[in-house]
Amino acid sequence: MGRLRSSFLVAVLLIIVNINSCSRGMGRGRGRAVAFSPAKKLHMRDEVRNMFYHAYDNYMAHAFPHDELKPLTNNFTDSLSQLGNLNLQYLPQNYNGSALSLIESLSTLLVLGNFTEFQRGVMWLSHNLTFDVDARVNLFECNIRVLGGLISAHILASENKSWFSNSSYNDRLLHLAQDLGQRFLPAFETPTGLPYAWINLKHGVIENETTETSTSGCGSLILEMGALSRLTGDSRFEGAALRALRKLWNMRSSLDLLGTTLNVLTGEWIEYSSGIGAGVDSFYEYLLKAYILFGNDEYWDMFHSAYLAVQKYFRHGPWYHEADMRSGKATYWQLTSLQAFWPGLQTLVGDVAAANLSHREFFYVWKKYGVLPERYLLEHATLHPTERYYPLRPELAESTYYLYQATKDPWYLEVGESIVASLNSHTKVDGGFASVRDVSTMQLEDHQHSFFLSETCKYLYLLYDDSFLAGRNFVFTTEGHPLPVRSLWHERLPEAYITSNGTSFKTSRISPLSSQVCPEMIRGAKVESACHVPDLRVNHRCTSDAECGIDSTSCRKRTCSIAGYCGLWRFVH
Ligand code: DMJ
Repeated sequence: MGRLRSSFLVAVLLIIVNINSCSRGMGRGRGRAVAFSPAKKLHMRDEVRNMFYHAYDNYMAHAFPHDELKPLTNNFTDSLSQLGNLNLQYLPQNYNGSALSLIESLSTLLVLGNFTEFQRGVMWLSHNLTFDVDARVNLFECNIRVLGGLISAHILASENKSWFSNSSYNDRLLHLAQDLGQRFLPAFETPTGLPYAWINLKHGVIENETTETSTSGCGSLILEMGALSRLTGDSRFEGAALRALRKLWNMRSSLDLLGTTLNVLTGEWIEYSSGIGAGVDSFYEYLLKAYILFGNDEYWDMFHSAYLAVQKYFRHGPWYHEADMRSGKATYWQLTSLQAFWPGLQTLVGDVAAANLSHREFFYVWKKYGVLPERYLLEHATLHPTERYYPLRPELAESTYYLYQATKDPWYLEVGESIVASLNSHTKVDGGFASVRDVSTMQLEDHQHSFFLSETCKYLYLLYDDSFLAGRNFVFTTEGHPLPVRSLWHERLPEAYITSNGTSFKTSRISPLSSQVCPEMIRGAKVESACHVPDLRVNHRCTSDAECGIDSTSCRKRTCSIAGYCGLWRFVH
C-alpha cells in the first residue's frame, strides 16, 4: 500500500502537458472525429456566462438578501432551514435569510473573472451577515453551502487583498465562518461523536431532536471543518469532523460497505442498503479529497478500501445499483441523478476508462429526457413513478468537466453544449432558471437552487475556460467551492511542489486531477490508479491470494490458482 500511496500522491501532483493520448478509443464520442473550434469554445463560454448572470442578476434583483430565488414569481424563499427538511418541521418564525445564493455565488464570480462583484458581495456579507438567528438548519447542508462558501471566498479574498479599496478586507468572512463553526460544535456532543443532523444556530440541539442522520450527513464535513481549523488554529472543528468520520468508518461491514442512515446516539445502522447516490455520495468524495487536501494516509486507506468495495458490490457494467452492506446482495436497481458525480470522482483518482463508461450512460439518460430525472428504473428503463424531477443539479456537468480536463477529448465539450442547450430551452424563464417538476411533461417548479450558481454554472464555465485554475491546484468541495492545496496544510507534499514562499506548490496549469489521468504514462514512470494493486510475486508464481494484488480494469482481487498462477479465477469460468 505504501508504494501505491506514494505513487498516487506523485500522480496527484504531477502536471501532464499532453494528456490527449489517454483518451484514445474511449467512449461514445470516439466513433467520429469531433471538432470544437476555439471560436466555438469562446461562444460556449459566453453562453454559460450569460446563464450565470441571468440566474444571479435575477436573484440579486428579486430575492437578495433572502436565501434563494423563486424564478416563476420573482419572489424569494428563506430556504436554508428547509434544505433536507422533507417534512418541513420546526421552521423558524423570525428568519429573513442569510443571502445563501450570494454566498454560493462568490467563488463562481471569481471563476468568471468578476472581481468587482466578488468584492461587493464580500463587503456586503462582512457587514450584514449574522448567524445569531433562531433557525434550525441541516448541519450537512449548512456546512457545504454556507461554511464552505465562506471559507473558500475568504481564502480567495485574503490572497487578493489589493482588490479591496484601502485594503478593507479584514478577514471578516473567516470570523463569520468561525462563528458558524462554533455553532455547529454542540451537534457533535453525542456518545458516539456522530453529529446530530440538525442544529439550531442560536440554541444548539433542540429537545427531542431526531437522532437519525445519513452517512453523507455525518461523513462529509472534513474538508470545510478541516480547513476552518487550519485557518483559525482552533483544532476543535477538524477534531470533531475527524472523530465522526472515524466512528462512521468503524461501523462498516466486513465487506467494507456502509449503510445509508444511522442513529447518532447508539451508532447503529437504520438503513442497511446503500449505493453511491443520495445519503452516501459525498462521503466517498470527501475521503479522496481530504487526502488530496491534507495528505493524511488515513484518508487514502479509507478511500481505497471503500472504492474497491463500491466497484465490487455496486457496479454492474457501467451502472451502479444499491446493495445490502451485510451481504453485498443487490437491493435497488435504480439510477439516481446524484450518482452522476461518480465518474468525476473516478477521473480524479485515475480510473478514467471506467468513468467514461458510466458518464456516457448518464448522458444517454439525460438525452432521453432532456435533463436527468431524479430516479430512473434500470431494469425497466423507465422513470420512477414519483421522483421525476430535475432541480438544476450539477453532477453530470461536474463529471463532464473532470473528464474533459483529463482527456481533452472535444466530445465532452459537445456534451457540455448539449447540457447548456437543454438548460436554456427547458429551464430558463424570464425570472431566472426554474427546476423541473416532472421531466416527462417538463412542468416547472418555482425554485432556483443555490447550487445552480455554485456548481452547475461553474463546472460548465470551467469546461470552456479554465483560466481560473492556472498556476495552482484546487480541490473543489462537494458544493463546488474551490480550496487551494497548500503545502502548509499538507502532510506529505514533496519538496519539489513547494514554492519559494512555502505557501503553495509549484504547478504550471490546471487542477490536481490533471495528473491522475493516465496512470501508466506519467513521464515514463508507471503509476497505478486507485484500483490497481500490483502483484508481489517472484518468478511469476504465487503461493497465496495475498500475493496477487488487484486487477486494474475490474477492480477485483486476483486469486492464486492451484497451479500457482494469479488470475480472476473466481470470476472467469
Ligand atoms: C449539492 O448540494 C452537493 O453537490 C451535494 O453533495 C449533493 N448534491 C447537491 C446538488 O445536486
